[in-house]
Amino acid sequence: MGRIVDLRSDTCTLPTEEMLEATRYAEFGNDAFGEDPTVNRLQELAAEKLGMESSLLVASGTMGNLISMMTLVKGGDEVIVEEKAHLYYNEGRGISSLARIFLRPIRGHLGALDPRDVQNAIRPIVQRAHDQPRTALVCIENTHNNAGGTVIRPEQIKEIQEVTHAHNIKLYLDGARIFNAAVALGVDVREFTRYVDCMMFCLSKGLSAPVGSLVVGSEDFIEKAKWARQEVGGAMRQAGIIAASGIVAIEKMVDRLKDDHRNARLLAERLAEIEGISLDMETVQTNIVIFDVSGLGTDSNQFVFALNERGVKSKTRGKTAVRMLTHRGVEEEDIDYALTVIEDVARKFRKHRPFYES
Ligand code: TLP
Repeated sequence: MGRIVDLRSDTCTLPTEEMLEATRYAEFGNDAFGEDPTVNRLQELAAEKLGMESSLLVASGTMGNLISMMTLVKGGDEVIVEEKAHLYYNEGRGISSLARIFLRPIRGHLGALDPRDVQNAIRPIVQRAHDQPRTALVCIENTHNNAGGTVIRPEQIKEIQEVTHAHNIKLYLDGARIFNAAVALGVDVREFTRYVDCMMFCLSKGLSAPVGSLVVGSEDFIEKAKWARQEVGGAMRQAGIIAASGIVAIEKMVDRLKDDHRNARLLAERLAEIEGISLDMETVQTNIVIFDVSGLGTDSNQFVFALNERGVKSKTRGKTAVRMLTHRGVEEEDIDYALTVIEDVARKFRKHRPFYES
């Protein structure tokens, strides 16, 4: 088999040797009874790193977001969310059917909600009629996946918090890649989390752990979230087997995210030079690169298929955009190789572009 460069997702990272070693020697117990020492250690570590009281290990980011919605929002109530947020765009089906929540999408800029739009979207209490849902929560995502891995800066979060606070509404963060945001700005992750009430982050993305996400917030919120986790069948037993890698992920894998960011920039800069590809460099802030291929006279499906045939794996984003992600296991020379393939495939598409388009 020829060379493969897998740029589909940072969820493709494999566990490090140190993670496997830590797993081998970890202590285990029944986590559903709160008795797995490794899980308990991970949960304490995560809460401390993010500057919150408590945290809870769950199987995935999707489960973390779902459990949080079930805990924070009463069925039928409304949640304000950016229109391309993973929580809406990719998880909306599960959240609406299982948590029976009404998601209200609002267009942001580079993934960030405008506080004035949030203010306008919150339904006024005085005029609330019984035919309207109640605004219960505002959700933000950082980094913002579908906007291209963009960073929502701490001061932007603060402005949104001022609005939610004034309306006595909680602010929730889908921080699947919050450590990427912190590394990109060179600040402590608490600079972001201090403005939100509760959140979720993933161990299984750039941090390279094989499984797991953490829901983080106040002790009261986490106690309630345990009920929701139980309801969706998410209580685990000797979960130290995954928590051991999670501890290594938090302690050792954060700094290396800068390598992913550097490689993404390298990839984006050269992609932007290819005739027929359009890419907004303003969106390239972390490890995600999204670009449009319609100028090549093709669609994203055909383009991704052609690259895949040559061992370069990527994903479509809608009809004309393609997404590539850098992560551990994709080195600078892999990016170089991928670019050679992409340039060649782009040339072929340009050559076969129908005459009426040229
Ligand atoms: N993102 C994944 C999946 O879409 C496959 C990816 O490759 O980008 N929030 C955000 C912002 C996410 O990007 C993701 C996953 C999730 C939540 C859900 O996490 P998981 O995959 O652990 O359920």
